[in-house]
Amino acid sequence: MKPEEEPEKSILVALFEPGARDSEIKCILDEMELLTRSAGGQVVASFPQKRRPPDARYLVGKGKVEEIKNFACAQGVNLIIFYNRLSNVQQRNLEKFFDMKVIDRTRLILDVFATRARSLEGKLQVELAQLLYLLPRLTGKGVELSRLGGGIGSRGPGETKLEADRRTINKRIALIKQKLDKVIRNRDIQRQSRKTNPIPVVSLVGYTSAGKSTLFRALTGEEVAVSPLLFSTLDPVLRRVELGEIEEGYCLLLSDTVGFIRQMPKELFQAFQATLEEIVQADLILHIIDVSDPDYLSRKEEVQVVLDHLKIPAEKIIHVYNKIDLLMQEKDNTAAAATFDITETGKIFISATQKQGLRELKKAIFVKYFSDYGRYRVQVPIGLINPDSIPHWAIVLAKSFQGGMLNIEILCSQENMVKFKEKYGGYVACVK
Ligand SMILES: Nc1nc2c(ncn2[C@@H]2O[C@H](COP(=O)(O)OP(=O)(O)OP(=O)(O)O)[C@@H](O)[C@H]2O)c(=O)[nH]1
Ligand SMILES: [Mg+2]
Repeated sequence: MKPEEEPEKSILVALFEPGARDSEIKCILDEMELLTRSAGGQVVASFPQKRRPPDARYLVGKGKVEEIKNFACAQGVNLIIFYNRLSNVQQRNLEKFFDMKVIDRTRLILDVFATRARSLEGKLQVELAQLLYLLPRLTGKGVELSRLGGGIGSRGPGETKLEADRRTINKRIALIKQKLDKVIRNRDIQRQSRKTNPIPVVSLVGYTSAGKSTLFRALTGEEVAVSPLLFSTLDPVLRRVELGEIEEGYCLLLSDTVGFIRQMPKELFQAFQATLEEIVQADLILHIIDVSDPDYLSRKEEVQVVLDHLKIPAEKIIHVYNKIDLLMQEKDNTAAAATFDITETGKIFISATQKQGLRELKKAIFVKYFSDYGRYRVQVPIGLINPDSIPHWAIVLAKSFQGGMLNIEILCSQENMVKFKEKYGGYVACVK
């Protein structure tokens, strides 16, 4: 949405099981409101309902939809957003009943993604997710989209216009998949060359708004986008971080990427393979958790579900508890505060905005990844070894040629040193 546009006046509707807790309902509605704002909308009222079973025609009861319609007409609302997934029939019935645009949470999330995509790859992935979502929902030729007009729920990524014709969609899906396959293949090649690189790739992973990009800024100095709105990061970025304050010469490559949300739409998982692959291939994962959020435990669990789904082994993950500055401010009234002892050993507590705890975090990464690394000085006759091949298996700190000898100081894993010694044993001196 362009800044000069008025936020779209919206109503939230959500159906819950009769046993749903009020605190859970509040968390969900708060998050829906933030999602709506992130898409450029404004929530004027929420209408939660506890009911079982869901109404086949309208999801919520007939009385509820009438109440909502009266309210919407009186308040000049032009968009109804449902938390729950709507069936095709419900979607059509609701649009007919309200005579206004009706979208569900998935469509709202896809819309936020559409406004955030910048890179070609990001745009392709978002468009693919939107098309995968639309396809099963098309009954006639472009019927649903023709009702939508502009605004939330019908924005394509960037300049791309969403097409609503089934045949066009199928052709476009095939074309995008082809293009993305190419991206994935190219990435694989890049990754292969990184794989033969002793510098680890560390990926920031977490619930949206946990503070991943803020931490990325604090560690790399790179001015990536940071915002209280959701999904501010879409395209992955990779930058080098020095670990010199822990041990001279060590470093890593830090990657910031898209955040997750509870019940992540399956279309996003299908479409974001290229981005998710970056996480799968990382050497270490920093799972960033916002401890100021009263719901942090279930959010942590949601992210863990994704990590399990991606088959990330537990030993690759470091849990990083962020925003402790807020915890201290609200010590007496935050539910989360009671469950935290930030002096607890084995847990990493940080404040990305205050740059607190960053040294401990670097130390934890160092211990986890570099514990079997050593510092070596090697002197080999020139010609015996190709100096350009060394950075594939060791971090080269210094290199010089003297009296027919190549002198290098390197950091390398025990495993690689064993291999090296097998070949050039007589020429190695361990420094540390
Ligand atoms: N008080 C406080 N706020 C923080 C801290 N870290 C991040 N924030 C705020 O949290 C909000 C979200 O931060 P981001 O860094 O954009 O979060 P993210 O995890 O990258 O979010 P997405 O890219 O949307 O998934 C911003 O308003 C930040 O200023 C922190 O340590 N303390
Ligand atoms: Mg971010």
